[in-house]
Amino acid sequence: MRRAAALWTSAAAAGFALTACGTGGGGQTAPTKVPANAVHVHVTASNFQWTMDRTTLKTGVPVDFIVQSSESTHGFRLIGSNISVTVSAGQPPVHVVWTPPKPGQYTIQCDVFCGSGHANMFKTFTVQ
Ligand SMILES: [Cu+2]
Repeated sequence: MRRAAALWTSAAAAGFALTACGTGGGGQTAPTKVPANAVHVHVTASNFQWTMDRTTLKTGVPVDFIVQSSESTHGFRLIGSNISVTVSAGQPPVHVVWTPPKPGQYTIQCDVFCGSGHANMFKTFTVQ
């Protein structure tokens, strides 16, 4: 939560939005700036892989990545963007809103060293 908030300023300046999940309890509700037409994609980090419930996205259609970790701490980095968010097991999911700028193959890579499988911890998805 603290890290997501710290990233907010640079994230907003870069044209994408990070919001903390408002349903995690604790009495704090962050504003959710997820566009109404966003496609929701659940992303889960574990040792040592990414799981996405959708791997084909559309150019120009906002994506709400709902990122969480089921095991230890990992970094959700979307190569080619400024997105880099750390997620830890036991913490609420973090929403990362991103609009695919053009068709192609995109890669999510872990940017927090997490152990022996860290170097291979990436996931590719397609934007049509
Ligand atoms: Cu890692």
